[in-house]
Amino acid sequence: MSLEKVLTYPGNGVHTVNTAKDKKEKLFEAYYSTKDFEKVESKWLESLKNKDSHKTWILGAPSDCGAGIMRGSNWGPLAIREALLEINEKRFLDLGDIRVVPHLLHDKYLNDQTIKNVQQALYKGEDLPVSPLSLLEYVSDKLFQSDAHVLSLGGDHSVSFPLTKSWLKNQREKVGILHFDAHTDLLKERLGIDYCFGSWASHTIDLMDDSQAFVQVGIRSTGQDRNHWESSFNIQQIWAQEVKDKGAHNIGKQIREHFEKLGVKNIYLSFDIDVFDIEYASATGTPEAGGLQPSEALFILSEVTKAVNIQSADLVEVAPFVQFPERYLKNLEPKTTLDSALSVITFLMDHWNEQ
Ligand SMILES: [Mn+2]
Repeated sequence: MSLEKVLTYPGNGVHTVNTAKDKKEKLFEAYYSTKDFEKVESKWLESLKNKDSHKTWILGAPSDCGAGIMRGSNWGPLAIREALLEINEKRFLDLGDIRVVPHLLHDKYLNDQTIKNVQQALYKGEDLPVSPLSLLEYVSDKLFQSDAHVLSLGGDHSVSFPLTKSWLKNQREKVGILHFDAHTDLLKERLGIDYCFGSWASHTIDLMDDSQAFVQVGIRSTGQDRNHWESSFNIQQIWAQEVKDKGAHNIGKQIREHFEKLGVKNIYLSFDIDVFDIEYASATGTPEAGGLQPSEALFILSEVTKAVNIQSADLVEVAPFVQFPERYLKNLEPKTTLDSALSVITFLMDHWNEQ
């Protein structure tokens, strides 16, 4: 299988003709020293050939078809890359974006004729997946066979199901998943649709040998209490208020010891930007008050990684152009959200660089 058929060069996953052209061109200049689309494509293809000489990869998953409250996270990968350029963070190879048809979610929801039509549009008719979540699993099955660290940039949180499904499939030892979020994402389905931003976690837990190795942090916006979720799914939850009460260092230590007790040395990190308080993450689909500060998330991650390795990760739900009404926002700029995202990415790059 060749990756380049189902991927496209960085920034091109959101199909546009003129919209955000300047942003895309800025990225191409920085990555490939050219704005010419054909040259960009050939340089990107060239870079993929040497991907095994890099130990950290970034993958763009600019799909927000799985979202349901406020869309716009399809622009997350481009905005995050732009922000990474600004701080000169280059400790990765950018593999590009999955090819996103924005009207599709998963191939199982499509009829044969639609699949054929899109295969014609994307691959000259070749028999390959066409919907973002199906494509992402297909790509991930290849990427996670490597020891490289993969940081996937969403997109809405539905992308984490194919990512974690594929990651779990490729692990040989007992592993865990650490999930930062304001929300539990533990629905089985939403309005009759099983794969979406609010349900990925419940499907991923179904695939784990030991659901106790699934730990959620930062929960605060849910209709049920912690006991309901922990007993229904046999998982561990730490609510945002508990981080405030006990302190981030202590929570990090508690999570690390929990993984150690289970014999888990490698984890996957799924990071929803809305785990942060609305003051630090307003440009997202469902911002929530009462959340973590970036420093608190970093304290937790620092403690956890004293004995546990984050093998791969995703960062989702950054929606740079989303603006909630001013009374919720206190005039906060999207820049704050990107700064919060950068703090997590910089932590991961440091973590992976030390290994
Ligand atoms: Mn969330």
